[in-house]
Amino acid sequence: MPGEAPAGHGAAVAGAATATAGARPAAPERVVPSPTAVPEVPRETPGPEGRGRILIVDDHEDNIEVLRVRLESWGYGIDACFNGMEALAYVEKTPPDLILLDVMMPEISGIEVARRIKGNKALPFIPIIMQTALDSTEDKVEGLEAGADDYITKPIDFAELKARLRSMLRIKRLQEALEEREKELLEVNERLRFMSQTDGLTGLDNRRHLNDRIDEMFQHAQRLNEPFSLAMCDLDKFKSVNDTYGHQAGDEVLKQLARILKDEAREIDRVGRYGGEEFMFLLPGTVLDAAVTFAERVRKRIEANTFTFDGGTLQRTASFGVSGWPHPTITDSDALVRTADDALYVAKETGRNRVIRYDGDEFNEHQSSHDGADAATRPDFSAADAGDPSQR
Ligand code: GH3
Ligand code: MG
Ligand code: MG
Repeated sequence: MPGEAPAGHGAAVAGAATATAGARPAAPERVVPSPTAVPEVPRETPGPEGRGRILIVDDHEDNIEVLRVRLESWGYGIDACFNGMEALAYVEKTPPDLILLDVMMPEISGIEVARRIKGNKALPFIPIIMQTALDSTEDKVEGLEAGADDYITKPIDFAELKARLRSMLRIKRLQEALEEREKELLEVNERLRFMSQTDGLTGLDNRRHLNDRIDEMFQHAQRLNEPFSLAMCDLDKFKSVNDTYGHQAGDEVLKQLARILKDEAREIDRVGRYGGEEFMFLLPGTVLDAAVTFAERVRKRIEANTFTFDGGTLQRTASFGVSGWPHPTITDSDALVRTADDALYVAKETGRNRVIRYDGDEFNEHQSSHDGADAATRPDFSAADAGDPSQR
């Protein structure tokens, strides 16, 4: 049986004529031509579709040999398989540029081979030209339905075969160019998406992305009835860094601060730059108490950190406002941001380098003692005008 061809033969093998005919007793009786029996054909240069590797699948060695000599003379590289199973294994290992596939083969027919190759999504597009008998319309229809791209009738007219090979290889090249373009587009898209969500200076989520995430995470928390906290962090007296050491030193401090914040956040948290020197943590599954403890830890780490820049070092502190859901007055993500911002404001007002919890004792004391008196003069820590660093 052809399927019992010796192991290693499946590699298949150019030089089909060298295969062991004795191992294939079921093959019809025929004369195996010696290499000299196939007339030499003058070499040609390949067409504009270029050279390609063509796999000939045929259970008749002499057919393979005739085709091989002709196709090689047209500039193609040739491999050959003697049966369907061998062809399937071979194509999976080394996908050719085109397959010239005999329909009538023992065990599995060419039609089945075409069906399996076209059904294998891991393979690239490989044009298949079926070789069918002149009178077998049924084979042609079935072959095309199985996924073959074209057919050629036996006995093969070489001028026609040449034209069909060229046209199929041209389609293959066009397909490859399309896939390449598609890949490039996907990459560009991915880069654009990343850029639109990322703050250029720190590499953290930008404000737009944070806003999207807050909405999403807030809704998720409500759906699952899980706590969700938000912490705002604003560097204290940061303007003086720029004023004293220059804007570049300021940038360097922001970058180093971002690394600290990222390092402190858990995998499931999000940390982003909300505006100029104002950062935000989104802490899913975290109750307000735990968020306050977390913010306190980050505050201490910033306080203990020495920021370095070209020409010096400096220390800085940061203030935090923390808010969390569930809370009776917090019914949407905007309220969560606003209340954290209110708490941050109180942290600034009450001396900086502190963590203030929304609706906590200190927060409420401060609110009642001021009782809206400073609402008109209150600075905006939501950094609305500092959202895009390129605008400054
Ligand atoms: P406070 O303790 O009240 O927060 O005081 P502050 O000086 O930190 O706050 P203020 O809002 O007065 O100043 C913020 C400064 O942050 C001013 C602005 O130039 C600076 N800043 C914002 N974004 C950047 C940036 O990307 N790079 C640098 N170097 N500075 C920035
Ligand atoms: Mg500040
Ligand atoms: Mg600020």
